[in-house]
Amino acid sequence: MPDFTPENHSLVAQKLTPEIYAALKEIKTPHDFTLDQAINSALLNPDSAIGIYAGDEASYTLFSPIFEPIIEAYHGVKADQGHPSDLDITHLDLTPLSDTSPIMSTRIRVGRNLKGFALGAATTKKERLQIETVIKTALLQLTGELQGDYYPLDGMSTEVQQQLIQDHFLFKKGDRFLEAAGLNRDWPSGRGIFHNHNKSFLVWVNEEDELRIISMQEGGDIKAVFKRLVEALETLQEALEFAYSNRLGYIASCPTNLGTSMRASVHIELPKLAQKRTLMQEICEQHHLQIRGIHGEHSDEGGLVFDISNKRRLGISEVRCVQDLIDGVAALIAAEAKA
Ligand code: ADP
Ligand code: CIR
Repeated sequence: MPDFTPENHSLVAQKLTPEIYAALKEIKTPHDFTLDQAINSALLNPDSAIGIYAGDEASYTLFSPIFEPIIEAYHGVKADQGHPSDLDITHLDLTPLSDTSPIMSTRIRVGRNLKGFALGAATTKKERLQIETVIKTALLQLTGELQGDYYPLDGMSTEVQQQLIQDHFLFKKGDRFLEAAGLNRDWPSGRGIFHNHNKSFLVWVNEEDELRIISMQEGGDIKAVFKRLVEALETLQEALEFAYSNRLGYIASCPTNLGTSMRASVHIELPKLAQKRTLMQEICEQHHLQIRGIHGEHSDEGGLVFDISNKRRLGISEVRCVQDLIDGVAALIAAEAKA
């Protein structure tokens, strides 16, 4: 049984018992992934919130005694209750959000992985390159507003990379959480970014998930951002087969991204609530929202602008994920006006 330090409050440290560890420690998944690899991130990073990654779709079933309590704790639903989908934008209720002026930008992403391949934590260099080719081929078929080019990270200059990261378009090399999970292996081979000409539609290739499909633009037009994403998904689903299970929804490297795998976020300026963080946190919890810094996960939240996004993704539809954001952001804007 791994020795978690007392300050380790990750869901892994909370939910892993010696009995579960003993029952699972010898198991190898079809891609030779083990429990020790899955929980290495929690072990090496005591400040992990979750601390576990899957190496393939089978990890979720073979290691279910540890994944299921974590999935339930994070998403607030039983892992076996089934997963609904609703991508009909006419089902969104935008009326709570009458004033979108504090919203600086809106981004909605979904994670996807190809059926039949390992996930990033267990893939090989060769398989990652195959995955890149399959995805790139599908992306280069896109037409109209979604049409764009693919830019591999291997060979991209540091200056171009830094500018794209600074402008919120490109991912950084995985942090210590992803490093411990094996997701940085062979960096930057097989990784890259596709985007259309105005960077309102982007796809990250072989970051934490094989695809992160992203729609984003300045301002608070959440419906337009959602609409573009839905159009892209409909087209891409014709060319690519994504790993999906009726119970867990879209299969992702991190259990927080199961289900819709959707993170709908706004960058929003809340100068008064920035001084009232307890109130801000309470409103976010009521509406199932998460606060991040504006330079991505685990970045500093110290300023007056925050990244606010839906937290739950499993057991609720895509429309519900976006509605959580709309309702919660409306509540934050109302609280900011009163503060
Ligand atoms: P992910 O959304 O894939 O979980 P991160 O939290 O690391 O990953 O965010 C990735 C990038 O997307 C970061 O550069 C972040 O600043 C940017 N981003 C997220 N939400 C928005 C938004 N609403 N507007 C502009 N950029 C955003
Ligand atoms: C952690 O456990 O803290 C990291 N592996 C990230 C987990 C997913 N992110 C999140 O819920 N904010």
